Amino acid sequence: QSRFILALDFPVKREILEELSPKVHGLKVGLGLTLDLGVQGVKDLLKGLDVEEIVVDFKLADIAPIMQGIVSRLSFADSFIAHSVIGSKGALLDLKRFLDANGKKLYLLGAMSHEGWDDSLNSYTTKVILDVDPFGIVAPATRDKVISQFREKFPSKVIISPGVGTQGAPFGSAICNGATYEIVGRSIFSSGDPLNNLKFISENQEREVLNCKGTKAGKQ
Ligand code: BMP
Repeated sequence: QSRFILALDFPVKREILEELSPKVHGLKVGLGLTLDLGVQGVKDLLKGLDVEEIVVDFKLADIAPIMQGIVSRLSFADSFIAHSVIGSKGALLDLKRFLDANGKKLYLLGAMSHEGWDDSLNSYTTKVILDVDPFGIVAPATRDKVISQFREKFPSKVIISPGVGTQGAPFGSAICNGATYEIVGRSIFSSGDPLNNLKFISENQEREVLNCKGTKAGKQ
């Protein structure tokens, strides 16, 4: 069972995606890909692929009715990512209710992977996550401690983690710190043969996770 979610931020050939998708847990659809292909183009690209979850990642951050309008137009998605910093009332609580009613899942950003994210925001995002009770959390592979903190605070939530590979974190490290899945994009697509790249990084991830077995996160 794969512990990767493949980030699709730019167009990929359907044949390549047919090969990759059975080997990952899910696909994460970026706004860039959607702007390139249009919603119908994305639907056509993903139709019938052998994958457990399609996550739409537009990092929603608006008032509830606007976000509800956006997710309603994207019925092919199983789940959506939204920013936590926008807060609960009038925004995320309503979005969560709306998604629940439509059988869709919500992930909230706990913290981001880039250098400029200010970790002093995390106590606020944690409070919002407690209020809204989303299905899952996005937490950065690039800062071990931050994932561990979210895992400790939310033992049963799915944590998806960007930052492995191109952004510098070793494959498997986020899982070792408590993530459920690692998100990977450019390390698959930016060089050589995507299928081979996925094979190589999956082996690296497995090795790292075996190494960290015995730690709390590794036992998950
Ligand atoms: P890559 O493996 O190419 O660095 O891609 C990471 C993916 O995770 C991108 O789709 C990006 O939008 C997303 N992401 C991130 O890099 N950092 C975050 O904090 C949150 C994200 O969703």
